[in-house]
Amino acid sequence: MSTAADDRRSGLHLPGLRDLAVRAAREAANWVAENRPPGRVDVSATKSSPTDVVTDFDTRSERLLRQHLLGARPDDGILGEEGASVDSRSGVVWVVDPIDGTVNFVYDHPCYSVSVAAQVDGESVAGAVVDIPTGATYAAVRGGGATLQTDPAAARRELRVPEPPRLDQALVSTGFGYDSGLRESQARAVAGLLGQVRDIRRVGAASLDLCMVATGQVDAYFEQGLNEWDRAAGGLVAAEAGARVVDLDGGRPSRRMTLATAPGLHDELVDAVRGCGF
Ligand code: LIP
Repeated sequence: MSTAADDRRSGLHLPGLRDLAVRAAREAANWVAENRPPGRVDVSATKSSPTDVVTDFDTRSERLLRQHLLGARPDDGILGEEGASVDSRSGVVWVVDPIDGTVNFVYDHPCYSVSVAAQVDGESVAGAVVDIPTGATYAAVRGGGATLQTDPAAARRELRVPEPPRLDQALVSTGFGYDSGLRESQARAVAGLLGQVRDIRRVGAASLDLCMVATGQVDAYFEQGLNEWDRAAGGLVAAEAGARVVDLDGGRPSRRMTLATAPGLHDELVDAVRGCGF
């Protein structure tokens, strides 16, 4: 497992990539927060299903991220939820979700973010998640830990997942896809899990769900059907805070499953989630 120092030898100064991710994410988050009208926001299009929506704010935020990141590092690549796709000449690819939790954003419901991660060979090495309504900034460097800044003037607080309770005392968050058939099977499985845990939370933004594992606001999170941009930065924040962030077989998180837990709760939750038919 390489550390931040090793990456420096390869010429990639990871704290520098983290700081760029923070600046770019904050710029986009501030623009969205300052320009969001009161009340509901109009939907400009739908994607994979009638409930998978996009707004002009998603596309503008992605354009800002692309300009900021590639303006600073022109040889890097970018992969964005709203279609940004540039090949990398440097080996670094920025994986961005310009507004994660778009349905929350449309309804003016709390919990939506800008998520920015730098990846090398498909693995996140640095990243930032900015909670748009609050300005709270989560950041991480591979091998260098994870931090939270409640606002840009505040000190960075080191994040460490707390010791988990047993499963029947665990607060677990999850999510549901945009496909109604998938949602029905997810709901059946969650119904089976509900009696085995303290309670379930549905936050609606995977990047913030993962950061809540890092801060201990939930004991675990799992979700099927996520894209890389949903978990690229939040997953690194959770992992660098000490969580296990894997799929059901213990490998890299995948569309099949993204699961993040404090290590002591991992096996119990995997058994329970498997037992519920996930
Ligand atoms: C969302 C995820 C969330 C999931 C939603 C959606 P989006 O991403 O962050 O966890 O439950 O279905 O995929 O579409 O708001 O970027």
